Amino acid sequence: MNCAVILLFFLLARQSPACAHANTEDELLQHLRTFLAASPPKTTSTRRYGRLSEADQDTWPSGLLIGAGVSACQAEGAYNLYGKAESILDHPQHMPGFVSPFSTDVAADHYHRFREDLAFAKQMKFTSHRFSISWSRVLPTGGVDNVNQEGVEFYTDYINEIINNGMEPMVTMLHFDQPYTLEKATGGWDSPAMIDKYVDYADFLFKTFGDKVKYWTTLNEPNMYCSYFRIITAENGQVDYSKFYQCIHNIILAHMKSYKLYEKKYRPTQNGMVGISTLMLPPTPETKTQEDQVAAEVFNQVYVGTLIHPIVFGDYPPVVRYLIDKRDADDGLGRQRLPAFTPEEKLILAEGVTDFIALNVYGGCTASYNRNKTAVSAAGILPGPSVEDIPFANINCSADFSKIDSSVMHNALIWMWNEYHVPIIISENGYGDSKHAGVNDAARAAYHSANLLSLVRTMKVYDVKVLAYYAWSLIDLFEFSSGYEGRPFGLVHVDYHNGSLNRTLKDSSKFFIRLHETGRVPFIPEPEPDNVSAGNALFASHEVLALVCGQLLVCGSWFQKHL
Ligand SMILES: *[C@@H]1O[C@H](CO)[C@@H](O)[C@H](O)[C@H]1NC(C)=O
Ligand SMILES: *[C@@H]1O[C@H](CO)[C@@H](O)[C@H](O)[C@H]1NC(C)=O
Ligand SMILES: *[C@@H]1O[C@H](CO)[C@@H](O)[C@H](O)[C@H]1NC(C)=O
Ligand SMILES: *[C@@H]1O[C@H](CO)[C@@H](O)[C@H](O)[C@H]1NC(C)=O
Ligand SMILES: CC(=O)N[C@H]1CO[C@H](CO)[C@@H](O)[C@@H]1O
Repeated sequence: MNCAVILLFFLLARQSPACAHANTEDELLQHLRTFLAASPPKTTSTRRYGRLSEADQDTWPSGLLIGAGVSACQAEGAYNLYGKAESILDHPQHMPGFVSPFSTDVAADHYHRFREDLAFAKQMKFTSHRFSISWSRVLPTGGVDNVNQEGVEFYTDYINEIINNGMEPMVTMLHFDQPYTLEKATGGWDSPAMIDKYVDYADFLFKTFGDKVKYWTTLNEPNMYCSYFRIITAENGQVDYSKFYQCIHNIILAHMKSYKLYEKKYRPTQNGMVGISTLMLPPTPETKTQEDQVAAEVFNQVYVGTLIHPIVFGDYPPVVRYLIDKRDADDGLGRQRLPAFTPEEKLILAEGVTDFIALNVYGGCTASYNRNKTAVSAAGILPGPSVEDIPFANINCSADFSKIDSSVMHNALIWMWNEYHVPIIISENGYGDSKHAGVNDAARAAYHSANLLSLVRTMKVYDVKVLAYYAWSLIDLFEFSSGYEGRPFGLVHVDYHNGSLNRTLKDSSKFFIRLHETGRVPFIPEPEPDNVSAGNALFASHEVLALVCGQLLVCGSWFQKHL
């Protein structure tokens, strides 16, 4: 089966009058334009050069960190060893009767092999390493009253090993895997009870590891987490998507409080930076018409702005407030799905509560404006439920992780920089090998070459401030949408097939070594398509997801509805 490319096409999601009157349509467009214009004005990047000189266009900017990433729940394994408790991802896999086809109990066994893995990072001449701390390994029940000293020692060794290999540690404080007992006790991110628990955890991490860690990302991809990930971890058959904005809201407040805590209590002595990560799916307007540009801009505001706008400007984007409230009113919901910040919260947020924005960027989308509003919804897993709030926009995202398109990186950087003017970290960017080329991954080298050339040129020509670039991923990992062998992203091959989990550096590592040796981004052409072995794509994303949570009631009903 070859379903590597899933095209997600979003049309009208709910029943509205079949024939909306043309005037109403124009009125909507008018309103959208007005509310978009009510946002703080975008900065326009100053083009420093008409054209970069041949010599300058691919030289590596001084100070730009480079590395690769892993996350605890996708790499570590040792899920119940050395004092670690179950996370919300571990728990469903051990429910009675559930046979997990892709158990993460062992994963890549990174827990036992991290020294070997970090040695590969050093071999590729990386200057930084991104990883996540497992909350349930250091604080098994979530609270600071129950510290697992063995977990603290593990991450102390881990961070020392990064530094001893000449790299700068970049920590993601929560990458989808909060402790299960905490989730049960609080109701998870749908509930405000999580906020102070998270801030205590953040305080604990800053205090324990902050003398050596200078880059902190509070949460990974809340916009993805609050939609799609709760399918995997829901155990009672219920995912309440009307709580999507509540989930984002609580996360924003937890981030804000952690940021302010760091600023007051730790920054004077530790002098690090605190940011948050977002997934971005840069949309290209399908045509040059104003309507399609509105559709693309509104999608960015709903998908990225809902999370980032408040922590830069102090509140949700005006167009998001307008759209969500309007739909709630149209539906007669009687409550606001998009919560309101208090005046005190707005004041704190408006001071700007992030030092950088960490951007996970893989592929792009196309956006067009749909005047007719009569088509059927096929809301899918990429942009999640928020696209149902923009039925007038057709958002078509490719989930092909092996497509090389350098305009995606350029578009993402330009939009983020012009919109927020906050330093950017590319926290994830990677090539998912659905063709199973294994270690002979010429196409992966071409992918990173195209993206890094685009990044370096965009930084220079448009004066965009980027602090670091992390390839996803250092080693082949458990991937949420494709298991272990569906389309691995690693720069280091892990032999899941033989079960030995033996590591082998892939060919693409030479690209990173050459980059270091020459101080320039090597240009690697995309290999001829017919030269790449057309291995059998094992699974399409949604099929794997269906397997991962196959026996949980929720998945059955969700997949029937959405895929
Ligand atoms: C809208 O519907 C009309 C009539 O059904 C059709 O002619 C037109 O092509 C549609 N426009 C779009 C943008 O789909
Ligand atoms: C989505 O975009 C792809 C190209 O990336 C195109 O082939 C496909 O027809 C589009 N789907 C829709 C429904 O417009
Ligand atoms: C894995 O590596 C070990 C140590 O190098 C070696 O002894 C073993 O044969 C390897 N196993 C496989 C299946 O390659
Ligand atoms: C095609 O594959 C052969 C052998 O695998 C290799 O030597 C050659 O460099 C490849 N060509 C391209 C353009 O990647
Ligand atoms: C790296 C390695 O040893 N791979 C082997 C895994 O097993 C298959 C056959 O089962 C061999 O062909 C590979 O060489």
